[in-house]
Amino acid sequence: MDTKTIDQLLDRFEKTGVVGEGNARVKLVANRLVRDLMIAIEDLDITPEEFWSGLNYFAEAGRNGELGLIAPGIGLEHFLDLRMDEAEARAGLKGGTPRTIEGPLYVAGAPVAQGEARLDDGQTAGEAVVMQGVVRGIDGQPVANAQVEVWHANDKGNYSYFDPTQSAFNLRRTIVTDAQGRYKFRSVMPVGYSCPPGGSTDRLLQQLGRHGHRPAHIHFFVSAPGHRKLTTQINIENDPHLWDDFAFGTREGLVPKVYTNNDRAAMQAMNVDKPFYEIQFDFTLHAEQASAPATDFARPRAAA
Ligand code: MBD
Ligand code: FE
Repeated sequence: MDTKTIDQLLDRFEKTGVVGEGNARVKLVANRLVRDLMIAIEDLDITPEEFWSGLNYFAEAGRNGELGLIAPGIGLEHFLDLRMDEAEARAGLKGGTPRTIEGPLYVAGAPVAQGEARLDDGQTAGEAVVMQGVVRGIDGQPVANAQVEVWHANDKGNYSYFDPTQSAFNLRRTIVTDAQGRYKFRSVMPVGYSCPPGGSTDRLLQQLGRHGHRPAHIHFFVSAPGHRKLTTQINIENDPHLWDDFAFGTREGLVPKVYTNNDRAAMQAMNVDKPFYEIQFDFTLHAEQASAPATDFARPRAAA
């Protein structure tokens, strides 16, 4: 079918069964996506069997809650980051801590701590890590009372809430920065996440000849009044998947040095009998900016 015939067909669809105005934006987006899909079916000669198999694929991915995992896996979530970077550049925003994907595993409602927190429940296996730093504005001034929301996987790459074997809000906190803009937490070293074996995302990636692994990482939302919300992650250096992330989340500037602290007194103070890791990382937030799209956009998220 040629494009002109497709457009005539779409025109008829738009004008049939009309009972009201509808939503102009939804009409624009939906009609465009349907047109693009029809053109893809035509160009690639997608068979009826392939079409229904694809439809069923998404239905199943929805049922098992994997659509939020497919989005980063096919690069769409990183693409949205790059578009936000471009919009900020157009608005004249320069510098600041790089953003990177949120992913599908944030849970709202984590316990709030002032200045410092321990993220692990004390029953969680893994090597101890202490991470700390300062939240600053783009002017270099520390930001007191900023919210540092942090979440990460355990030593098996699993996240509490989604992994029911972990205690509530294990490895998740909201830390409020002190008067000098500082945050600090103790936790256990995360291990990289892997897509559920045999799940919708994993099966798609297999067909694409790709793996479903992420390097070890720690997620952050950093926010404060008068500043643009930052969604980012840091990666743990030397992970074999550091620059081979199925979700395309690793970025320059987000891979801090990981130090090993084997000082006896420091280990004793931490109540650990092995050396522990230390990470220093400061966050720089852009000032509120009306001419750039909001970074604290709504997105359905789990809450507990
Ligand atoms: C994760 O932990 C994650 O951060 C992303 C982006 C996708 C899947 C799992
Ligand atoms: Fe993650």
